Amino acid sequence: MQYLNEIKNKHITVLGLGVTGLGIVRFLLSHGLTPKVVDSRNTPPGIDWLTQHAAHLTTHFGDLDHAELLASEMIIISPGLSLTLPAVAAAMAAGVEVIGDVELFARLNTKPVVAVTGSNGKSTVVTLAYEVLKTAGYKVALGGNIGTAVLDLLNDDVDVYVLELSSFQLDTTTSLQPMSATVLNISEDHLDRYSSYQAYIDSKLTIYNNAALVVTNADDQATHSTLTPQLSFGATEGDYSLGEYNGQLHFMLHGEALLPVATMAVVGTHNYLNALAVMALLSPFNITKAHYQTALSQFNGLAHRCQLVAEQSGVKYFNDSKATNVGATIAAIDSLASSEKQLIVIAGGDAKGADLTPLIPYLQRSVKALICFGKDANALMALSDSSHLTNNMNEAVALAKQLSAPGNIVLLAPACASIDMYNNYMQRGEHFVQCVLQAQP
Ligand code: UMA
Ligand code: ADP
Repeated sequence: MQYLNEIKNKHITVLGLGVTGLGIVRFLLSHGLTPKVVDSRNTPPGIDWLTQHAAHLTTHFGDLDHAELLASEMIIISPGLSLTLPAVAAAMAAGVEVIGDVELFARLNTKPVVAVTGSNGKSTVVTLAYEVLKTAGYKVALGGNIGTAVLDLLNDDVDVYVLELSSFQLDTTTSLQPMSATVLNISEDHLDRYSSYQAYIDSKLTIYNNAALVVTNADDQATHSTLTPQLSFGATEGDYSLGEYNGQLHFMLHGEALLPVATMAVVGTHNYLNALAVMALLSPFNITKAHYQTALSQFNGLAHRCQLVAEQSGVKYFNDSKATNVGATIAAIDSLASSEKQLIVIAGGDAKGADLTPLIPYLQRSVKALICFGKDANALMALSDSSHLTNNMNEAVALAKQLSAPGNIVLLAPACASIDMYNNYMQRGEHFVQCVLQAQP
């Protein structure tokens, strides 16, 4: 932790007091550093913790223009805040160093890191990678965008860190040297924070900088890189791919069957691709087929990701509240679709400026009814001839029940963020389940 001595006497500002900010403050305090804490909200989420445990720290809560950021020598900024905010941009222009918590982590960490980004599947991939490494006997720490601030993970007793990294976190990280790194896939997301789709892609691709192994998605050109050494995964192309062996679909490496995909407890092509990505990412580690067999068969998927939550009168209800962008909703429709139009999709919320039209062919092919609500409901309504406008989740679920027949599937896959009506996607998913269970026919 030599680097901490170098910054010990600097005027450090922790900007943002949510999960990340609290992780930074806790870490700095535990090493004898006393930062100033700033948040643009009058009552940031971490305020109670701060009052109880670190009331001596200087704080500023409210308008950032009055936070005197220019007086700082280093700002450690949270991912929810854009570097283009005028007060932040002014500090950067004046020469103040602005980094994220992942950058500070990278400057201090000496252990291998497996780093994962992408528009969809990050949390699934990092959790599966964590489970596989644990099964193989490694001491693993899992964190980042999945929910635990990276500085809360730093510990001498860890063999390997598995980190989910959002583009926002990558934007403030330059020193990370992952053992392996991947951009799983790219589809439009967060266009309310980036000047263009290309700027979002470029942000994701920075995860490959300084990686000892670059893992790309053979099926997704936008994830490709010229950096080496490299491995790829894909449905048919790639070093790791899917293929028939003995009449069964298998995970393959260079055409050689590794394990049947049926080993995996969760289903859907997107999940098989997630497993291939894990295999490529973990290739530098000492992991056997038996370890994969155990971990893949025991991994039941994460809550709010295409989760079967109820079956009523022959209708199955799936909660995919984590489908917060178009790409994830397409993956959900694809994995649940059958030859007949048996799907009723509930979608809506804040589309974050994304182009929704890629959904059209999937809706046409597989969806019996599209039920919309929320901020961008009208944009969604325009995508299908079978769309219905409602005011909220209660109405949407009630209508889905009316429209459904035995054998149908009702799928909450919003293609949008939940922020217009809920605190987060978990709350939205729980509300969906509550509405499904309450309104028993
Ligand atoms: N905010 C303010 N003023 C501030 C600071 C934050 O208004 O001064 C707002 C932000 O604009 C944002 C919200 O508060 O709307 C949360 O921002 P934050 O940076 O405080 O967030 P944290 O609580 O630190 O959580 C962050 C990640 N959140 C974001 O990047 C928005 C969490 O990912 C992550 O789990 C956590 O750090 C630990 O690494 C969440 C997320 O939604 C799950 N991520 C986005 C996604 O997955 O699409 C990127
Ligand atoms: P992230 O952390 O990137 O948001 P999650 O694993 O939480 O990823 O999954 C988010 C959504 O994306 C869920 O709706 C899930 O069903 C879907 N999904 C998971 N893996 C993939 C994939 N490889 N391609 C497309 N969608 C996926």
